[in-house]
Amino acid sequence: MKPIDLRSDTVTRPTARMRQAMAEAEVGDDVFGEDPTVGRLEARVAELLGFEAALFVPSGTMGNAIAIRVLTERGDEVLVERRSHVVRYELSAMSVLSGVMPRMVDAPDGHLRPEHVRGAVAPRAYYKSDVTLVVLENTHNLAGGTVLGLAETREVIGAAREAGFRVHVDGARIWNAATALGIPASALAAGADTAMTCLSKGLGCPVGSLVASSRERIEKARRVRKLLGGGMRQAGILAAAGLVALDDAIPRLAEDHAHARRLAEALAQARDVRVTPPRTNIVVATLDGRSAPEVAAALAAEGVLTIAMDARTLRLVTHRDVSDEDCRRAAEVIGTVVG
Ligand code: TLP
Repeated sequence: MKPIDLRSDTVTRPTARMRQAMAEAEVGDDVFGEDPTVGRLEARVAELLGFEAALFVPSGTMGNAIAIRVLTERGDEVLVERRSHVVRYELSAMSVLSGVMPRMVDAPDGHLRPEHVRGAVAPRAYYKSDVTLVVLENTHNLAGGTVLGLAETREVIGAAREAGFRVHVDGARIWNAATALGIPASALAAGADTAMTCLSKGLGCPVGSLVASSRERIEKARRVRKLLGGGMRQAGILAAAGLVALDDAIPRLAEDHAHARRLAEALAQARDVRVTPPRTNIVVATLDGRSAPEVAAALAAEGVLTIAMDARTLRLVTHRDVSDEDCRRAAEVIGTVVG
């Protein structure tokens, strides 16, 4: 039987509609700015996120790296939550590529609050490094797909503005956050300097992320993309899938969220497992006194693929290629293997 792949929402295969759009895409050399499909995707995402312009990049990691590079100077500090993706899963890119240092704070739900921002404000002195940028992550991956609400987003961005800090939103899954809140994604990026979003997570595209910002900053971002080797040629082939995803995939994300709740309910019934009911498509379960890699291996043996994020943390992510029936079967396997 085909395994039920809950390791990530990055494992989806392109839909028939995506493949058709890719085959028929009008393309040109995007390093010369001549790919009309890329242009259309960039304009569409800029509008959806509420910015003047956007830039198509190969990955979320590169999108975050470009934004941080554009918004900081070497020697600056960047205020981030300790478990954020830019800290845990991007190979210290901000230090390697931008020469900046993360200033990490803890937030139980992964989301920075105004008090974290105010705590980073200090009198300037020539011998001290300063925080100049705040990175928010919405939804927050490692905290369990948690959502920062609209009022809280406004408050924390407002506090950053007051402090004179710039703001980048890692919105790899901003569409999931917007769906959970029933608001447009642009509301969750309003007031930020840059936002990154991914097409290759919940939206199911094979490749692609975008950085959105002002026109001026996107021109700088274009240079940094080239510097990092991310200038792509007939990238309209990929952008075409993105345009389909924006139409087809966003309206169905609520289904993934319902599936995640069902999996969390199954996990919650198992002994020695702590799980917070998910609001989006990520379920993070803490196993008390049991090894997450061992539990993941036992589930895999029964055809349910999950990821052990560390010794005690198991992550399950729902996506378009996980059906109602898959979800029912996965819950059953969890009941027997973990329960
Ligand atoms: N996240 C991946 C892994 O790297 C953990 C996943 O399976 O969830 N920001 C956030 C919040 C992300 O979750 C990810 C990918 C990225 C950035 C990076 O995107 P890619 O993988 O396209 O470089």
